[in-house]
Amino acid sequence: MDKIISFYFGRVLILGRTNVGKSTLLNQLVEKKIAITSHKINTTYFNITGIYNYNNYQIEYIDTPGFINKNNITHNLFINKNFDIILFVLDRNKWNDIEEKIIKIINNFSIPIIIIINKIDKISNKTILLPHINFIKNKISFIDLIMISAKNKLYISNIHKIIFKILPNKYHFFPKNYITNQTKELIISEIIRKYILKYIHNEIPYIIKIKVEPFIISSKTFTNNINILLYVKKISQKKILIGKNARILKFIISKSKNDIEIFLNKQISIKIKIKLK
Ligand SMILES: Nc1nc2c(ncn2[C@@H]2O[C@H](COP(=O)(O)OP(=O)(O)OP(=O)(O)O)[C@@H](O)[C@H]2O)c(=O)[nH]1
Ligand SMILES: [Mg+2]
Repeated sequence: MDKIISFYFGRVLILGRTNVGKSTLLNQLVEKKIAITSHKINTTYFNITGIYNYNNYQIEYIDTPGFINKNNITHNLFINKNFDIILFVLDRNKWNDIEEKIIKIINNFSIPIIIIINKIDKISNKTILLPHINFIKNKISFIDLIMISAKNKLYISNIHKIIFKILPNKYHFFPKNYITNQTKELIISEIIRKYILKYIHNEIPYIIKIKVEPFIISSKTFTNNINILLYVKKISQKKILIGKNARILKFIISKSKNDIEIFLNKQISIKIKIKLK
C-alpha cells in the first residue's frame, strides 16, 4: 500500500513599521541574504518573497516595505491576496500611531497573528517588556508572541515551529530549490541601492530610480557586462551621486561589483549611466 504523505504550505506576511528588522528577519528565516537591510528608514521598496523548505513543510514569507504603513497603503496588500499567517514585528516596546494603524487593518481579517518582539539583544533587563506584553494582549488577539533578536539569530527557529503547527494542509506551491521571487536584475538593483544609501548621506537615495538592463549570464565570456541606469530628478543630484573626481560613483561601483560577483558567482563589469528624468 502507498504511504500517504501530507504536505503543508502557507503564505506568511511580515508586517511592521520601517526599521523594526523585517528584512533582517526574512533573511534569517530563509537562511539566505535575499533582502537588503540598513539602519536607515525605508530600506525595502518592494514586497520580497522568500521560500523556506523543511521536510514536507513549505513556507512562503512575504517581506513588506515598512513605509506602506505610514502611507496608509497596508490594506492594499490584502486585496486579492490570501495570507495564512501574519508576523507582526515590533521593535522592543516601541508602539505609536503606526502600530495602531496596522492593528486596525489586520484586526479586520481573521488571519492568525504572531507577534514578534525584535531587537531584544538591546535590552539588558527583559522584565521591562512584561507590561508591554500585557498592553499588546489588550490591543490585539494573537496566537503566539515570540521575543527574538533577528540580528543575532536568537530564537528564529521558534517562529518556524509555531508556523509548522498551523500551516494549511496543502501541496507545495514552489519547487524545492526555489528561494525568492526576485529576478537577478532586481537583486542587483537592490545591491546598488544599498551602497547608494551607504555613501550618500541625505534624502537622495529615496528619489533615485535604478534600472538594471536585462542580461544573460554567458559561460562563454570571461566577464559579463551589466548596464545600469540611475534616474535622478535634478542635475544637482547627479553631481552629488558622482562626487568630486567621481569618487562616490567609483565607490558605489566597486562595492556593488564585489557583492554582485558573489551573488552571480561570475566576474562582471558594471556600467552606470546617470540620467535626468
Ligand atoms: N540590535 C539589533 N538590530 C537589529 C535587529 N534586527 C534588525 N536590526 C537592525 O535594524 C535595522 C533595520 O533593519 P531592517 O531589516 O532593514 O528593517 P526593516 O523593518 O526591513 O525596514 P524597512 O525595509 O525600511 O521597512 C538594521 O540596521 C538592522 O541591522 C536585532 O535583532 N537587533
Ligand atoms: Mg526591509
